[in-house]
Amino acid sequence: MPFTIDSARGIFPNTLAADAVPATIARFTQLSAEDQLALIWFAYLEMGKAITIAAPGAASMQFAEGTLNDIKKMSFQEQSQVMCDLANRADTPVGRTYATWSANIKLGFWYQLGQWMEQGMVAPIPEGYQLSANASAVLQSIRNLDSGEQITVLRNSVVDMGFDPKKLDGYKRVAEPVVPPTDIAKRVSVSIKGVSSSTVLNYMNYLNANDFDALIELFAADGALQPPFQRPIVGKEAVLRFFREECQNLKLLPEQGVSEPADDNYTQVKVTGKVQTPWFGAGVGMNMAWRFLLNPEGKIYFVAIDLLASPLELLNLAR
Ligand code: ECH
Ligand code: GLY
Ligand code: GLY
Repeated sequence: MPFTIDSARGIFPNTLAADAVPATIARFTQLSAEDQLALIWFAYLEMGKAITIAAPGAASMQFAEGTLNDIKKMSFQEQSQVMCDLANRADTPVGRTYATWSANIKLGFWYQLGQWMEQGMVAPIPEGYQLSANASAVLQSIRNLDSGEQITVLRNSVVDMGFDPKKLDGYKRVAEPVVPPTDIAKRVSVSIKGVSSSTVLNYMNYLNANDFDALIELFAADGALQPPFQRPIVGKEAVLRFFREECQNLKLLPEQGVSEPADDNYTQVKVTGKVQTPWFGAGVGMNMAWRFLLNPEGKIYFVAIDLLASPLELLNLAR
């Protein structure tokens, strides 16, 4: 039977993803806006003792600057209201602007607000704020996650805030400018124990070099990419846009893999290894798997990227 994107999603079914992440976010989303903000504040302060976050570059901050300056001028009460409205996904002017931003701009916006909260320029979480029992339980679950899972929970909860972009029609998406690809002379090549597919090796090398134009040519016209905890992004145009908007300056450190024939002369390849985000650099190594399905021409028909449930999963190459 020919593959569909839906059936491709099921390759290497033994791969154990970090389900604790969506489970924690589902519980977080049920909390009141006040609890959500306070919980993130406490989690962020605690995590900050173990891992350092890099300041966002000016190129990504320029887009949030206007909104940030408006917020800076408000009273503490108005500032708290804006933050609660974002957590509540309310339909407000700030909520609508926020909805147009790429993930990194949203993160940079909160990064700045956090700095201002620490400096007393933006409304703090009230002193002695008591989390509800449910919020305390969610915070405790976050403490029990590994650092890769923790930053994924933080990132995904920030990305989900603001007005629902699906309810904005005909809006213009706002993302950081695309950096030029790394000079050929400065590129380093990965090697993956057990995998010799040039498509897979090039995928890692092009992504590490921010060479998205070369990277997209590795995909079939109807190919798809499934980011962690998301639905597949289908078609070259949409996948290229995702690379340009969300995938700059990642560091992929694949370690090992397995390759085997699949139906209809397709090939399935599973690779495991680490990924670093520019926000935390080498401070956080996320345990990841890539599950590729290559068509008979060697193009990527499907690739799923999974955050793994534990470092033990790095060794799980069972088909
Ligand atoms: C304060 C209190 C009030 C409320 C809020 C606050 C601020 C919170 C802040 C949070 C900042 C969080 C950050 C998190 C960053 C996480 C980044 C992650 C990146 C993962 C990337 C991966 C990439 C995988 C991929 C690969 C591919 O092969 C294809 C592409 C792709 C405290 C004020 C809210 C400031 C900065 C988790 C896994 C490998 C799929 C992308
Ligand atoms: N500081 C990390 C980023 O802008 O992506
Ligand atoms: N998930 C991609 C990133 O923004 O780091």
